[in-house]
Amino acid sequence: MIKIVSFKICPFVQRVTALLEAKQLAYQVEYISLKDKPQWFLDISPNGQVPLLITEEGIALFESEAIVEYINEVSRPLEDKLTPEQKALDRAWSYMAAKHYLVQCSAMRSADEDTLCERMTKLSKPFAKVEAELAKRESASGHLFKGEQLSNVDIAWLPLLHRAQIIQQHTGFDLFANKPNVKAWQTALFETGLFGASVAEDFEEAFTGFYLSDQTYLGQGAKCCETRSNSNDELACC
Ligand SMILES: N[C@@H](CCC(=O)N[C@@H](CS)C(=O)NCC(=O)O)C(=O)O
Repeated sequence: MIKIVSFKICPFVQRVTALLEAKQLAYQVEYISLKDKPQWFLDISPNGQVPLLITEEGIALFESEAIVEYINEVSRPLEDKLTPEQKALDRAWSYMAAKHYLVQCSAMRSADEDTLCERMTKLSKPFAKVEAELAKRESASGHLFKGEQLSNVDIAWLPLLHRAQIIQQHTGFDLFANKPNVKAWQTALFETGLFGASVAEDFEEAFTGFYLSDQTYLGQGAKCCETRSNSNDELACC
């Protein structure tokens, strides 16, 4: 069976596990500490980062983008008969998401209001772009990126949408308050069950313990949600 080397709250890992779950492929997960990386991991991970996917033949693959491509090559595609143009567009929309994983992580770790607002403003930009794209689509049925059909674009944005949902549930901070199409997309993705299926059972505890601790502004209650709402169309809370 393939193995994923993971760190519980890593969004790059979640993109990979969400794809495996969506395709119903069997896999094992081994969690490691990133503060104290085991030697066996350093020996097989050229960049010292998770995720790794270790194939059944024992080959360690690294870089989530490459791992996602590998999974798509060795398994049935989520969507049949995509044109080369459509595949290129899907990769581009997926790249926009992955490039903002660390932006979201650093925003959530902000220690004060100004830093949170500055980082959340940066994070809101790709969501404004995807909101405009989704508005053009006006799918009659289904609110996933392509309507009813789950695609690689959904999988790439899933870690961002999942984390935004947890932040909202715990703090009231709603990054998508002025983005009804992204909101509907988030709900539709949540309803696939992939948010929960792609993470460990105690993910939410680990996630909130790190991002909503008393060391973060969000963890302290994010008062900017009350004071600055309605002042900025781009960003609901800051
Ligand atoms: N470009 C990498 C980024 C992965 C990444 O940043 N992983 C983080 C955890 S979320 C990590 O392993 N950090 C440890 C380190 O950089 O030493 C990928 O797409 O796989």
